[in-house]
Amino acid sequence: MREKLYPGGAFEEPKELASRAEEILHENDMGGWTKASPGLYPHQWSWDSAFIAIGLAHLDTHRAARELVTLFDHQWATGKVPHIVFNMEAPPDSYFPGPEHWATVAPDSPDAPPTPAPTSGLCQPPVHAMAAWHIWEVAGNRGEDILTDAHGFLETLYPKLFAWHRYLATTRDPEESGLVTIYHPWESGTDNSPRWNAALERCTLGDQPSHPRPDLKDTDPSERPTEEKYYRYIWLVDLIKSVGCNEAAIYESHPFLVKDVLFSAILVRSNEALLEIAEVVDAPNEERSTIQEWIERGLQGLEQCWDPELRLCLDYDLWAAAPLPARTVGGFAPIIAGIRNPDHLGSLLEVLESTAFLGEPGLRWPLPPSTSPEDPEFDPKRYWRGPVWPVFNWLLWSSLVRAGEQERAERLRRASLEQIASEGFGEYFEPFTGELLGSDNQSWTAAVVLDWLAVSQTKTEEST
Ligand code: 9WN
Repeated sequence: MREKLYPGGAFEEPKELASRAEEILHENDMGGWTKASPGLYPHQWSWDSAFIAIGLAHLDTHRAARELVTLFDHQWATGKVPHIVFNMEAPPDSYFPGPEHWATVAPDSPDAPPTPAPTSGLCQPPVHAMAAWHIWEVAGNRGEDILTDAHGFLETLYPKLFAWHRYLATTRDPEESGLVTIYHPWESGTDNSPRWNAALERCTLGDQPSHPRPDLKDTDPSERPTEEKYYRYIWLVDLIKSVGCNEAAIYESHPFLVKDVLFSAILVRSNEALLEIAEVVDAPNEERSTIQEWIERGLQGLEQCWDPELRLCLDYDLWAAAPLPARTVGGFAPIIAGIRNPDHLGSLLEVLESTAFLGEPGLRWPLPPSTSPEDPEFDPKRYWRGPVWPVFNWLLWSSLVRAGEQERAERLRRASLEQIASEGFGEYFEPFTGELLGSDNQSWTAAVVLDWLAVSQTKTEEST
């Protein structure tokens, strides 16, 4: 039985919550980077590291900065930040597909990463500029030396962040739609979401040798993707490998080319952060105008994906030239981007509070299931098909704060802390029973808890 930090009743943040979060980040710290979880994910994941840096900033801004610098040491010549940087010391059978499976780009290719390629060839949502800006803001409250250190960090990281966003705005959006094309559901970060069902089902699969499933060693198969889905995921990886990760070739023939609205929204929000960073490091005006253009284009692109029936934003399948209908948290992308259309914002907030999400009466806590219980694909235990994800709740919470929706945001923050205090630092949770699912002691869950608790700290200081 897992020890409960919070036994129930009226919620008061237990003191142990902060120290346990800190301990988890410490336990998963590999010296300069943090593994995503103790067992299931023994490597460095791109967007996990960005969230981890947000949490670490409250403990040590220098270490938080290092988390991002280490990741960007593996940035590809194209500007791409790989979705996994492999830990070459992890046992070879601990994760699949691992470094041997990915080794594909010839080291002398112009696209190759700077070191022998211990990375995957995919990428993940660009939370990094948001994290870098957050480190700067936290450092600002901590005195001159720390601020100087953080300034140096921003100067080092800015050109790399700019190259990363340029890659996403150009190579991943040759149509100049403002929307990022993903090549694989793993690039979305919401990997197993029904958002990708129709696009995956449209792909005709070739022969595929059987593959290992180390993810099922310690996790109940009902919480992980089905074998049928995994088969498709590996098949897409192999297609990308077969063209040596060449982007032009992928764009020409790869069967999974999808405009991802959540990824694109995160890019808009990170571009806002990049613009702030550009100011601090005194970047050329031309670059600042480019970033501003990316923001405008992103917001317009998202506006085009509005579905008036579902009253959500939908992903778009480029091959089928059709939207991908699904009722998932991805549909709230415009809130994350900082939508300017008040009608759509109003509709999104109504849908969020409706029985399709927070208003579902059976929920253990009023937190959004990753897929709506009213969607035919809803599955309360399988990852991204129903469970509640603290990391998504953090994204939504911080976006609601930016949108001036303080009360809604605060409800989300408190319910999230209550959930984690009661059940533990899970990767995700069953929405009705609250049961912890996937990995325990997940790094980014600990990180977002630290950021949420820093808000409580500020509130206490303000009221005294
Ligand atoms: C594949 C590490 C990652 C997260 C993703 C989450 C899950 C990997 C997997 O774990 O994906 O990248 O093997 O299932 O979906 O968002 O970054 O925490």
